[in-house]
Amino acid sequence: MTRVEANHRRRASGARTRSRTRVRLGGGSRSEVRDRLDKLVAFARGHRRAIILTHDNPDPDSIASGVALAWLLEQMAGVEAVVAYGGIVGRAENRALVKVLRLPVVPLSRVVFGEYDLIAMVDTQPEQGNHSLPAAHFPDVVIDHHPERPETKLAVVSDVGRDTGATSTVVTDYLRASGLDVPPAIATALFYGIKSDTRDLERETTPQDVEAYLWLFPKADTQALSQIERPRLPEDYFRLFHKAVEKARVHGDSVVCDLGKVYYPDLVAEVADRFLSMGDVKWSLAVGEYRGSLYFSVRTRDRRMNAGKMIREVIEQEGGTAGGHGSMAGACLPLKGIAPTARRRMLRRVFRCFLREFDAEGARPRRLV
Ligand SMILES: [Mn+2]
Repeated sequence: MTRVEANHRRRASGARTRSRTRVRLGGGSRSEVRDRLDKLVAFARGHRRAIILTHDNPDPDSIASGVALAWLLEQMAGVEAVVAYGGIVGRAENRALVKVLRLPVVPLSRVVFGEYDLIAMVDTQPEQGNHSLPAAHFPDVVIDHHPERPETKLAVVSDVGRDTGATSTVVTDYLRASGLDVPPAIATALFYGIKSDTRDLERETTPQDVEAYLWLFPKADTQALSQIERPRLPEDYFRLFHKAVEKARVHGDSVVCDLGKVYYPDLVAEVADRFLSMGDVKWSLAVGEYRGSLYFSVRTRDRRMNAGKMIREVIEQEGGTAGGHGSMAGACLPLKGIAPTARRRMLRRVFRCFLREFDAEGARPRRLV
């Protein structure tokens, strides 16, 4: 499809989806997206090599938006781009995503920052604290669906806080506006990025996410998708879930679970997700230790509450970093220099704070098994 054809098609579909009140599909009109893409490409053209940073222990949304942005910059601005992450790709589905689609992502430890003249960040922001950008650097480009942090305004090009369910949706809008023919691997990654971040279009989903999802689906490799969604799981995974069930404490309609050491950090989020699906549970909190840091995940069904704001209030006063949105949030707290007894005290204090926030402070805890 040529650019002109693509434009025609875009205009035609835009006319169909536009209602009389001209609903702004979360991210603004097609021409607004086109303007943002033009600005990004014009800026990137003056550069040779780009590094695109995901958040640490990247999830499918950050991996997909990183890889898609890299492809877009290469295609439209002739910039050589690499996607790098701090931490590890831990979750079996995420490892399968990278492997099955052969996505070009590398650990940050293999990257020399001096070799790049453009730095981009996806699915996180400089102040978010959940990424490994060295303090001496600041990103030129930031694309993220989380609420905008003040410092992000200092980036040359930023597209943040659009309130979509996934960063992949924002990047998909760029691809749509570009008129380029998107390769199956990129389309599949973005599709899975939206699918997993919105939990099948159920969590924090906007009409814009649905539109991007439907646009990507016919371009996606469904066989690859199936291999990603149902990966082989290591024995450790089952051992950890056994432990999670033993360690869970139910306080009224809240579940709290201290997993101890975990073999990859995003397992904490997986456990918190799982417990939220139990019975009448409205709040779920899981914590696990990985390489000298505590990882926290909070999930809620209570739409009036803001898990992101809550976790920031609790964890930042302990010296950690936190982020997230209404129904899901995470935090990281480095344990360096804290003695085991002080550690236990701190964890008790944090649990008490959360239980107060969950309105479950008085509830008698009970075990699951
Ligand atoms: Mn995301």
